[in-house]
Amino acid sequence: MYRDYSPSEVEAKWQKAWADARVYETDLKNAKNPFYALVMFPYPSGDKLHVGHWYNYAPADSFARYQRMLGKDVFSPMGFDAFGLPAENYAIKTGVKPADSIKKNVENMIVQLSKMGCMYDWKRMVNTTDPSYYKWTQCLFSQMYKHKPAYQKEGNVNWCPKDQTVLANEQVKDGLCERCGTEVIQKSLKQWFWNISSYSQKLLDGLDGLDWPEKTKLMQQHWIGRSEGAEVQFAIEGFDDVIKVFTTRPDTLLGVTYVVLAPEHPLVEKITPKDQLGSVNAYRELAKKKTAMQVELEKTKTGVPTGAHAIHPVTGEKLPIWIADYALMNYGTGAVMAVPAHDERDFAFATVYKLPMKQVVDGTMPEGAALTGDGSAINSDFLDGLKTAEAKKKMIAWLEDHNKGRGLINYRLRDWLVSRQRYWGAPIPIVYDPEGNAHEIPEEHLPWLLPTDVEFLPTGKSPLYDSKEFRERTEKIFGKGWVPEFDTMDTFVCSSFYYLRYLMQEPPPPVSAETSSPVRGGGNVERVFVDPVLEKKWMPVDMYIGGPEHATMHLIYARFVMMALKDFGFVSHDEPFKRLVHQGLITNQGAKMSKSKGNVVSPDTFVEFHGSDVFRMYLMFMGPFTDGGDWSDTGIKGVARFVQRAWKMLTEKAKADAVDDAEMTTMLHRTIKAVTDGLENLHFNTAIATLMECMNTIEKRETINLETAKTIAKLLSPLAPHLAEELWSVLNPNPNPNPSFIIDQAWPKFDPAFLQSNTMTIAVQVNGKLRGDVTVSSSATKEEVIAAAKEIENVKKYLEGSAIKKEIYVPGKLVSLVL
Ligand code: ANZ
Repeated sequence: MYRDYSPSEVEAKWQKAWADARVYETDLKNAKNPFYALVMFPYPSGDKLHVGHWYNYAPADSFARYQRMLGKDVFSPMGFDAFGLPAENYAIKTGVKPADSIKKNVENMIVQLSKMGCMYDWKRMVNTTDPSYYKWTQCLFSQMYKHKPAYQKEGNVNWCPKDQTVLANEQVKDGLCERCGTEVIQKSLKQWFWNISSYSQKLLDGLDGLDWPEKTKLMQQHWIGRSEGAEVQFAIEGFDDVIKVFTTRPDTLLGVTYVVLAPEHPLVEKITPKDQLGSVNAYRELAKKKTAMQVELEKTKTGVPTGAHAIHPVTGEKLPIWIADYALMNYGTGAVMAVPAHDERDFAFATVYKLPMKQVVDGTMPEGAALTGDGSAINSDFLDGLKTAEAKKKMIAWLEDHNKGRGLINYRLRDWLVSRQRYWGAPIPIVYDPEGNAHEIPEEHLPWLLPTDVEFLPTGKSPLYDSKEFRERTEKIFGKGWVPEFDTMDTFVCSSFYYLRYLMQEPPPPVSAETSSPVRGGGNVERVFVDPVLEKKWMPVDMYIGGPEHATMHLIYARFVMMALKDFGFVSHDEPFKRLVHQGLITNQGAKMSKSKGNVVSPDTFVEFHGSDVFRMYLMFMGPFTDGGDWSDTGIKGVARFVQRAWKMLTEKAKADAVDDAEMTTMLHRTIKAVTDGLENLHFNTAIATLMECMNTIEKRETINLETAKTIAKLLSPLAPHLAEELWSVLNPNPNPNPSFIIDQAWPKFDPAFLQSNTMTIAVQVNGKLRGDVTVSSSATKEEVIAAAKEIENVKKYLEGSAIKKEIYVPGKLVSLVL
């Protein structure tokens, strides 16, 4: 019955059969045991799927398949995060419209993804550039606007003066425009923000309940950056205004020798005397051009005195007020009380400008540096002698009593700038009346379509500005003199809620049986963001797998959006992703794969040659999933041989009347356990290694029992789904009229009785000297053990020609033969 296993034929056959039978479509409404298996959806670039995608999606699919065989109703959707810069830049370069290039890329990717043979429920696919999807991106904006988190304010953007365009952070390389190399400046434009910072504490608290990598949680903690401290008010000599500063060290208040304002601090203009305005303004101009990163990297701190003075809240002393770019406008209050003796940045600054220092924490001042860290207060009036923690409390109480400050918690998390002066994104659903007031576009006009009569060449304005149709549409609906918002939304908005929209895509007409290619759903006329019953049932996502590069932005934005939607009454859960796993990195001979190095492994050729099962298993075999592994062209051949061997042996040797011996049975149960553990913990490599060992055991036998072969096929099925399906069909030659697929078989269970070590190793002595050892079954009798001991070559040598006087057996330990 043996025939060669031809991956390309077999894989195409089953992919079509699965699609025809809609095996992977999930009945979301009636599912009893929901399990939501999600992967980070791809950006459809012209580069097609690369190894990184495969390493995310294939093992994630193996895990999902395993869950299904455990009896869960697994929902595993796939979609495309298709708005964004690359398509727009491509349009600028080639003139091909983003809508066209993206459509082609999505089609290509669907073909590639289909060839992977994953259990995607294609009828629920989403594409963020489809109006039926971005209607909801816009609804999300409207909800944020209605409930306040969305607001407008002046914000700094990266601006390329030559290209006349706003640049994303990723487009700024070492302070230069990625496209033309011009020095990038900061430009203040009116921008839309979402008030994520008001969720800071909630975002922090929520981390506790998540089964996420510790490192990712730490990165989010750091990103949110909670600081406990105080707000202190400094009066300004000659003005009624006060400068508020945020400090984490209120205990050092008596050590303040000057005050620093951020260059763009709104008080600067007001308090600077005329004779200082020249130098102050020159410095402010200079500072405008620098990014926060550049300031951070600068070795010497710079600044200029304003000539104005602050009044120390405790001593009444006059303190000079400086401006310096090391004070950041967007942190705390944009002002710093400088304590050069105990803060490194203040120390560096005071050293350059020869400003006084005053030690207020005990200890020996280090040479050329500040004395940071805790201690006891000195030179500090009513704080003297108190330990830092106590001194902080006492100072806060004093400030509160005297109305000069208060205890305060500060967060580093900034509000989310969601507007982009870009074409290829979801238009912001806002229009302005002739007086310039913003109004939200009523839902009946959503989706608010992205116009198509747009030039892509950068002009210094948002590309939508030049669309005639866009302006006419707005006036037609809202009246003369009304104009639309010309900015589009950050693509991170699109991906902040896609996991909810998967639950809502309408079932399309059946998948085409001829091509077996998935087709997308028709018109989408639903009225709700997400069906509350489905949301309650399916959220949070049970397993989310994707790259660690998303540890902050996407994974924080999605958490914020879920929390906000809960507060607005649309969803019942706070957190979108219960469990999160990051896959590791696949390298090529130790080096990171990159286009410029020319060492990128393209999956397509390998998949064509070896099949998707082999490619997937090789990736999983390389190393622990979360660590990644190193690619080798020869390594994949080993896995290809394994697939051929498994096919040959299981089809040739499986016999219904064959009886497995003890070793085979033990191996089978050991394999079930190892594969189960491996899949449960995403240690796919150990699961595959054990299956290989199991093949070695089978190889030594003439026959194995048919049921054993079927069990092994089931164990293979999450890891090599096509091979396993083919085995299943061959091992069940007379399927009933409704052939059932292997994924609908129950996951095998092992019997722990077979796993207890059922052999023992016994030392063998002759005349008191150790001559060898023997491994026997744990149930072996004394006679059997002694007989086996006498068969050891080295023991035989000593026994020859002599009669045995005495045979001693210490059970489980020792055989002693006395001649
Ligand atoms: C006085 C002081 C004395 C400070 C001392 C530290 C040590 P974290 O911990 O990151 O929250 N700071 C406050 N606002 C700032 C701004 N807008 N730009 C730059 N620096 C700012 O940092 C809080 C500390 O950073 C604050 O505590 C303040 O310096 C400075 F021995 O105040 B500290």
